[in-house]
Amino acid sequence: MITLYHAPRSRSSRIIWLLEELGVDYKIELVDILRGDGTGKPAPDSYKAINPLKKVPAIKVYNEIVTESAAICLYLTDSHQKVPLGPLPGHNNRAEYVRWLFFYAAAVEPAATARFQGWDKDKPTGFGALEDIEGAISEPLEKTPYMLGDEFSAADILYGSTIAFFKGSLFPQRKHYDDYLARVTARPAYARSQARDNG
Ligand SMILES: N[C@@H](CCC(=O)N[C@@H](CS)C(=O)NCC(=O)O)C(=O)O
Repeated sequence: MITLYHAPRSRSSRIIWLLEELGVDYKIELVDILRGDGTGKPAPDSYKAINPLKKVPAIKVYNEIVTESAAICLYLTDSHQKVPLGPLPGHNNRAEYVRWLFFYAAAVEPAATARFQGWDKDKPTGFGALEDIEGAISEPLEKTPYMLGDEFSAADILYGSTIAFFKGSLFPQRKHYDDYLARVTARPAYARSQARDNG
């Protein structure tokens, strides 16, 4: 049984979507979080045993804990291949899959945070400019239905939720983003995840 540490309408909502896609048994443990708009309250210190940063999502599988959305996607898709949502080593698109997951954690998140906070006035080091990052994400979606081409994968859960959140603010409005979001959110697992989002 997988435990998902979750706060409604947060980055952990997409892990519910992934778990629903994979069709695995899981339970949700709700965690308080302090939200960007000042609402909510911090998780209790006891939650630091799960995530020392007190953030969601996190998962516990037996005695193993995984934090960070991209790492959770990789861990779950590598270990649940009955529904293949992430190519394994030696399979087509493995490199692209791993690259997009790490790109999210290493470039998208820090660049978006830097822009939100106004820290990226000088040339950003380490992760690159938000415009270049957005351009790199937009490119495959202009040509193919999903991030890895014709196959839906967990990368689409990560990027679909990110595009939905940033479109019209940090990311520009693009017709192919609208088409992509319509495609991925039409999936039954997405609807099920919405229904479970409050726990
Ligand atoms: N890099 C993390 C970010 C996680 C994160 O920032 N989660 C927010 C919710 S959307 C959170 O838990 N915030 C509470 C806090 O920062 O105290 C990931 O991708 O999983």
